[in-house]
Amino acid sequence: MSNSVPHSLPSGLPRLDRCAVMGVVNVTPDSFSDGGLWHDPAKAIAHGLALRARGADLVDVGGESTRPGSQRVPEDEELRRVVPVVRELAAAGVAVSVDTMRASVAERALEAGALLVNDVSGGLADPAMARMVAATGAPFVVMHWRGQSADMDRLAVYGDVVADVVGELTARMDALVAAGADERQLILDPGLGFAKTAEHNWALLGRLDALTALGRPVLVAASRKRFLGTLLADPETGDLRPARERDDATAAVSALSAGAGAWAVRVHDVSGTADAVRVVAAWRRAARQE
Ligand code: PMM
Repeated sequence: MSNSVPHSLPSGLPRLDRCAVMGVVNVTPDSFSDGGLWHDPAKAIAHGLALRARGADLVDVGGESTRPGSQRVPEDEELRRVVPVVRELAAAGVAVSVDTMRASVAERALEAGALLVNDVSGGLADPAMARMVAATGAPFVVMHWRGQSADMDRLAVYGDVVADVVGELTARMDALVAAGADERQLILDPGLGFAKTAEHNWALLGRLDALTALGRPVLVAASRKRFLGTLLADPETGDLRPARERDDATAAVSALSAGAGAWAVRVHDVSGTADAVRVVAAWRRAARQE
């Protein structure tokens, strides 16, 4: 188990002595693993509260599916989906992050009480995002991203995926700082499944140290993703393990990510991961006392 590289957590986020658990609330009709379940705002709010009760330290609210091939949602529709859910959860004392590629949605969500902006495009999709990050000083997740979901499969071409992702994330951090952001606002994410094959995802997980070495907190979001379905495919038929039967594997990835120094893991099923990150923390404490 590696020692985590020290990093300063952006201000305003919950401070924990273990890897944080970020629960997912997709207020969408079409996300790959839970699409449609929480599309109604009242259901999404209830789900966010339930995730917190099960052990989520943060709840990530998104109104736009990013699954491969999906189309963009209009801005007004995204605002309509996201803002009321963020407002209610924040008012109930939940630490909320907003999953959006739009500066306008991020800004409105921050006004409604969100603590963190989670942009799967790392600020690339909306030229106004970097200015918004600089102006608000909000914590900002910079995910590795190469293009919109509609054409990300053809962008999954790398020389050395770990070196390329580290290089491209470093370039994003530099661009955000050049736009006025403080590096201490930034959190990094390898962007599993975004313009990446299963082999690319495993290579990045196996070398998480290359990301933590950049000195910023690292978020890992493997939950229910296709590469886990491929790993656990039916040996007879070759059928992928269905998305909602990937939670045990997700908890295993959470434990290993926490052990490798991840700041947080983003998951749909919070219970297994909440236990897993506590096991890792106890294990580490014991290892330090030897
Ligand atoms: N993946 C999805 C959505 N948001 N945010 C971050 N930071 N990292 C990710 O890998 C990520 C994300 C897609 O998964 P979902 O449809 O289950 O939310």
